[in-house]
Order: sequence, then C-alpha cells, then structure tokens
Amino acid sequence: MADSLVLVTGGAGFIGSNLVDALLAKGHSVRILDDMSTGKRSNLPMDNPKVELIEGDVADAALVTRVMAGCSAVVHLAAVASVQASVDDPVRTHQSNFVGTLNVCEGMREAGIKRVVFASSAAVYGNNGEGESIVEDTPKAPLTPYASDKLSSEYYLDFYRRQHGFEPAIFRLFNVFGPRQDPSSPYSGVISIFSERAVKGLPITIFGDGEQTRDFIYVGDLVQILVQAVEARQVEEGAVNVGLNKATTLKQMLEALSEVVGQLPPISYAPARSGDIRHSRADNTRLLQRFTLGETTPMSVGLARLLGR
Ligand code: NAD
Ligand code: UD2
Repeated sequence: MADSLVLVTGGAGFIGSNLVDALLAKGHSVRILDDMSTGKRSNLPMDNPKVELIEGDVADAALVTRVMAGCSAVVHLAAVASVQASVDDPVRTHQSNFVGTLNVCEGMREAGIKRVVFASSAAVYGNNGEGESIVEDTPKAPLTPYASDKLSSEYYLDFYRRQHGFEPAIFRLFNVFGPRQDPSSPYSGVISIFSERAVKGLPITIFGDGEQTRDFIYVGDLVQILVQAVEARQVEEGAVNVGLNKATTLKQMLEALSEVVGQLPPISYAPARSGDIRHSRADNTRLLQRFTLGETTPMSVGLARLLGR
C-alpha cells in the first residue's frame, strides 16, 4: 500500500493539508484537487516531488474524472465547510458539497477505484441526541443545506457501495482543531478564533454562558484515523463518529488556552447563537472498534502546537 498515489480533494485546507503531511510520512504520493477557495498553497510542502497540486473545482465532472488517473484511493474533503455559507447561498454550496461528491463517485467508477474516505459531519444529527453521547444510529435531522448535502453524500456513497463495490469509509467529524484552521470568519472553529484573538490581545466573545460543551479532537489524531482508513484491508459498512467522547466546556477550553498563552484578553458574553447546540459529544465505540486511536493529544498540547509554542 505504501507508495501508492492518493487523491485528496480539498487537500490544501485545514484537515486536508494535515492529512497530506501524514500520507507523505507513510510513503504515499499525493495528488490534491483544490479550488483554493479556503485552501492555501502555503499549507503544502510544494517542494516535495511526491506532492502534485491541481487547482480546480470538484463540481467540474470532466476534471474530476481526469485527476483520478493512476490513483489507488480518494479522500474526499473538498467542501464549503462553513455551515453559515450554506444557509446564505445553498445553490452555490450544493455544487461543492453534494455535486462534488457525486462527481467523485462517477470519476472513481470510471477509473475503477474502490476506496474512498469521506468527511461527513456531526451536523447530520441536528439537535438529536443532544446531552447524550451520540451514537451513529441516532435519527438524522439535518437542519441546514450543509448537513443535508453531507447526509445525501453519505447515502450516495452507500449506493455506490451496494451497486459498484465501492469501499467508502464515512466519518462524521465532531469539532476538530489544530494548526492551519482558518480563524478569519466569525463561523470558524471556536478554538481557532479564540487562539488568534488571545495571541493578538483582542477581546474574546463567548456566545451564551460558556458552559456549553463540545467534543474537541486534535487534527493530528483525526488524520491518523483517516490514514488507517486509506490503508485498511477492508472497510466496514456504516458511518463512524469521530470524537473523543469527552465533553469540554468553552470555559475549560479557555483555561487551557490561558495556560499556553499566559494572560487572556478581556472576555465578554453575548446571547447564545440561535440554534446553537448546548452539548455535543460523540459516542466513539464504533471508532474504537474499527480503528486504533492510540494516545490522544491533550487539549493543552494541541493548543501549544496550534500556536507554535
Ligand atoms: P477547509 O475549508 O480548510 O478545507 C476545505 C478545502 O476544500 C479547502 O482547501 C477549499 O479550498 C477546498 N474546496 C472547497 N470547495 C471546493 C471545490 N468546489 N472544489 C475543490 N476544492 C474545494 O475546511 P476543513 O475544516 O479542513 O474541512 C475539510 C472537510 O471536513 C470538509 O468536507 C468539512 O465539511 C469537513 N468537516 C470539518 C469539520 C471541522 O471541525 N473542521 C467538522 C465536520 C466536517
Ligand atoms: C460545529 C461545526 C459545524 C457543524 C456543527 C455540527 C465548526 C467550525 N463548525 O459547529 O460545521 O458540523 O459543529 O453540530 O467546526 N462560540 C463562541 N464564540 C465565538 C465562536 C463560537 O462562544 O467567537 C461558541 C459557539 O456559539 C458554540 C461553540 O463556541 O457554542 C462552538 O462553536 P463552533 O462554531 O466552533 O462549532 P459548532 O459546534 O457550533
């Protein structure tokens, strides 16, 4: 399996570029298809001859088919990752978040590629399972175009599994954090926003009382799982939650951040965001059954790496 060529769509982004590093470290070559809408060339080791970057859109079916040539597996991460963007412009984001997946499936079918790793989201559960550890069988309740596109993508990948023998490894990611996560939008991951503001001494706003919880996983731990899925002998059916089954309040996260940066800037409180989920935690039994999670990165260590300390 080592030294195979892996196509990573969205490989210039936050999770994608961390995955590229991990695949290269395992001896693979990587072809990246990315439209650079949020991805950055500077995230990638472009001087490595095993890295090839093709700038283009996953909504371009002919291009997607062309870039499959010679690949043994696909990791499909390209998407407009902002939920709010999907609410503001469902037609545009549907092209990336759903049509892109369908193009990947068709391109793989033509090229005879079976293995595909897909980044779905905890958003497919909507508010269901809130306050409990969410198991994969929890009824789905997509509340936004983003979540609907992710769930539809899952269903299509399962269709190609049954009809065309695909081996899809589908991961429902909870809250991922770490280096290269873009803090520039108000809807960026809370850790990327708070970290950047803490370093710059800019005030931090907590929406709600700060007692809401999230199941944060460090990107380095996530990509180890993604690499295993690329290399696995076989893939079992059914999507897999990716989280640590650990609830951290925003206040606890800020405490950890203050230990890394020293003094925090002023913190203010604003009303909770409408529709905000109060508690989100992954039941990760299936993840632990199918993959090796190993020792996970403590939040303080992940924060220190994010801040380059
Ligand atoms: P990101 O924005 O850093 O990465 C997405 C990448 O896809 C970017 O490089 C972007 O330029 C590229 N892209 C977007 N639209 C494209 C298109 N039409 N054609 C080609 N490339 C395109 O975000 P991320 O956090 O690294 O997200 C990666 C994947 O993981 C996404 O599918 C996202 O929905 C999913 N996900 C992320 C999280 C999280 O906590 N970060 C949680 C759940 C799911
Ligand atoms: C995450 C995903 C989203 C979707 C959802 C599914 C990210 C960026 N978003 O949304 O894509 O999958 O999970 O449930 O990964 N907050 C503040 N201050 C800020 C920014 C955020 O208090 O400046 C709060 C926010 O109101 C929320 C918490 O921090 O209570 C986490 O916010 P988030 O945007 O990082 O992630 P989340 O869980 O809302």
